[in-house]
Amino acid sequence: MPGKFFQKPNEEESDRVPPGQHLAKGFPVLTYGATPQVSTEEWEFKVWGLAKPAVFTWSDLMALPQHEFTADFHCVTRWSKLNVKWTGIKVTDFLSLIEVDSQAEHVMEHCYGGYTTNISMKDFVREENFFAFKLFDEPLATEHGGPMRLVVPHLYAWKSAKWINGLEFLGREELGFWERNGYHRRGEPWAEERYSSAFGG
Ligand SMILES: Nc1nc2c(c(=O)[nH]1)N[C@H]1C(S)=C(S)[C@@H](COP(=O)(O)O)O[C@H]1N2
Ligand SMILES: [Mo]
Repeated sequence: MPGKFFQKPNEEESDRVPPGQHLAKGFPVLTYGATPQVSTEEWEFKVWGLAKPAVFTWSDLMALPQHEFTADFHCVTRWSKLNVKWTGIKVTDFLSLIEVDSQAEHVMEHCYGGYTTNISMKDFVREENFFAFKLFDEPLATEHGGPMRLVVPHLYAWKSAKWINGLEFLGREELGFWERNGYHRRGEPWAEERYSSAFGG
């Protein structure tokens, strides 16, 4: 019998589990601090820094093309969940609404509740990244980041900001919440970029 909290991957899926990761049962919730409660009516999304400042509402986002995405999800605390089904809006479609300076090399993701995480422009503008508002065909539950979160499938999940409410475009790298507290700047799971070497990782 498999353990209570972890599942054994089948053969086809085992090569999708990065080194040092185990498959979680269910979909764990991982939040630092309090869970913000934000309705779609009050939800706002801001863009600033090396971009023309702009504010978007829920309906502005909903007017963009919506897609279904199936992606694997890897938390640095060593659980992974394969085949997570989301509905959302591609980052690249959202970017067509805004004017980003050519000098912008990095992005700080900002959230209701104050969480931040940094990502390079190169990692951010990938075609497979999206803003999610449904999880397995249901409105995204508050504890999983509802009403809207970012999902960046190719990096550890701490880059997938829940309750996202803004993007700050930057000319040079600044560190977000976990990155200032010892997590890796980039966080690529296949390279096990878990912790920053300055913290002994
Ligand atoms: N705003 C915010 N986003 C966040 C976090 C958080 O604490 N606050 N935790 C991160 C971490 S460490 C992980 S593993 C995933 C967990 O997402 P889940 O709770 O939907 O599983 O969200 C990420 N996004
Ligand atoms: Mo995490």
